Amino acid sequence: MQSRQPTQATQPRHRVQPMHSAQPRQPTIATENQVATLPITPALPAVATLPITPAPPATATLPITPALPDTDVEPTTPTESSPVGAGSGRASVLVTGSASQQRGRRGDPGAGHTGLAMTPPAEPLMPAELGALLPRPRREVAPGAVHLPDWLDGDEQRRLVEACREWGRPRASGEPGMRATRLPSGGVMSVRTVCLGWHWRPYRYSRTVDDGDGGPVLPFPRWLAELGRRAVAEAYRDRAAGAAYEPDIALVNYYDEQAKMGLHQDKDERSPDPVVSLSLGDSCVFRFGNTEHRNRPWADVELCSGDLFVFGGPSRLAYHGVPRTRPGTGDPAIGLRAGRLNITLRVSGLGA
Ligand code: MD3
Ligand code: FE
Repeated sequence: MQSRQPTQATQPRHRVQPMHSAQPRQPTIATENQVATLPITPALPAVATLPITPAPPATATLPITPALPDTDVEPTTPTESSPVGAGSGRASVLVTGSASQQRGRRGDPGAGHTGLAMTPPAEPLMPAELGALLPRPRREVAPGAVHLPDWLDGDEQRRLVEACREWGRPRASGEPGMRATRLPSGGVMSVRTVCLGWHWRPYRYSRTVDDGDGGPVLPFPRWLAELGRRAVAEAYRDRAAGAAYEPDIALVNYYDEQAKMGLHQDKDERSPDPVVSLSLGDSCVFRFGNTEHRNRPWADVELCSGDLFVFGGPSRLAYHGVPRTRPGTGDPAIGLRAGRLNITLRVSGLGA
């Protein structure tokens, strides 16, 4: 995998490079090997749900995070101090690439030559308040990068959160379980991680927790590989691709309110097979860049609890990161009181 960030947020798993200058570094307080206790909700409240989906099930369902509209938002340049969509940006894709690209997506190809690039669009944008009423469609953000919003139902989310809690639990050896990874640069990632199958440590994989208790990495469960196959098959609408997918690494990341991950590439895996990403809890802004460098163009995509994202083909080596989460947006009913969990499935290509 890659280059993720230290304290400030980011640090590539592969190569530690400075973050994009547009992103101010805000040191997070994370101590090496700090134990991250997941804020698990004690009991699952029986919450009545908004009948957002066409046919609400008879039983009380999990109130899935309100859907995000497909609408594009003003082509504002996102910055940390003034994040696009903070509070109002409910569009799945907030900003894409260059201004010209944004104009193109608005179907207003002429605007670029008038010097009025930033003028409001002719058609009014969907009022942000209505955004939550609209479904978020599946979307191929870039070739091979497919976003399937609300892919996991409430029960699946609950079960995954429970599994993450078990994986992230401190162990008898003193191994803290989910913890902040220390980078060779001396930085410490603000995200807390626990690995299954192969242990990742910047910037390589091992079957033992070399930067921890030295014990064996947690096993990669069969059911998780099966979930990965379903994910790939559905994202690519390709049964064969799904059936052939054999992930043997899972990285489970926990983001507290301050945590973020800077732009990086995931290249510690030897296999070119796709990465499957599942999000739980608080929403986040996921930044999907290009394969060349960590500058623009990039697309900011809102990832919500239950969303699936598959990154394969030409997108496998794209720079990506999580500039921020949206604290308080998660539904406690899935068993996570605060923060965001992300599970990525990968194929190591390292052999048995
Ligand atoms: C695009 N995690 O663990 S998931 C990571 O939300 C990581 O915790 C982020 O980046 C998270 O390495 C983003 C989405 C993701 C994961 C792997 C990718 C996108 C990717 C690999 C290649 C391209
Ligand atoms: Fe990554």
